[in-house]
Amino acid sequence: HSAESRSRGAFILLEGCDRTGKSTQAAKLVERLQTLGHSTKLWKFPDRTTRIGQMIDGYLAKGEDLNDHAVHLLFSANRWEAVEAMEKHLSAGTTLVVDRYAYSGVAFSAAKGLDLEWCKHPDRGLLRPDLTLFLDMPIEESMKRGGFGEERYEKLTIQTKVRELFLQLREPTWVMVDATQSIESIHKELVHQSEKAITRVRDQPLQHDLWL
Ligand code: FDM
Ligand code: MG
Repeated sequence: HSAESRSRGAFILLEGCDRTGKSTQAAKLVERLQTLGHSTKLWKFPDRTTRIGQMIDGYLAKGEDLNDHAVHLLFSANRWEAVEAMEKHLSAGTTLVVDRYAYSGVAFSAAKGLDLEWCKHPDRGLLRPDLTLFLDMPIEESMKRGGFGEERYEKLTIQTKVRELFLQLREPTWVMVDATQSIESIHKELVHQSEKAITRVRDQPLQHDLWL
């Protein structure tokens, strides 16, 4: 086997509060990495297209009520149901740019008052991101970006708590990105960090040890 045939893609995660530019940056990053010759795919949590994802969408967008603990487990299940497909892409050499993950899962549920350690538990042993890019800005700034929409959680008080929880969950390897910069300068920084991660992990095994 050549080193080439063994090389895998990188699991690159974008996290942050609402209106920090995650989705815009994720799309631009995928496009750029592809242009640079890296097989790359955009991924998104929650994935509202699955049966579990439709239940989540009912809760977020249609005002359907669910027990806080139960919906937390649905978000986690929505990640577990994607694991095999994500592994398949990564092992085949495709880099995944993922918009939100288990850190959002814990931050949003704990912001509602659920116990932080309880919240982390269902995601233990999930695939660990190779690179977490945290887009950060003051909530007051992100609110100026056209305000929040109609979905559950799109409120100042919740977002403020969520940001505090994200900062509690922060790991030494996270890259903190100032999301108040221009779209282009943020993009450049994300491309630079992503290319380093792609090179760094290509001969490393996938990590299945989130929060273990
Ligand atoms: N969210 C997202 C959670 O509460 N738990 C999770 O595990 C994930 C992945 O769902 F308010 C919240 C975060 C956000 C909402 O996310 C929908 P998008 O990125 O706006 O679709
Ligand atoms: Mg949203």
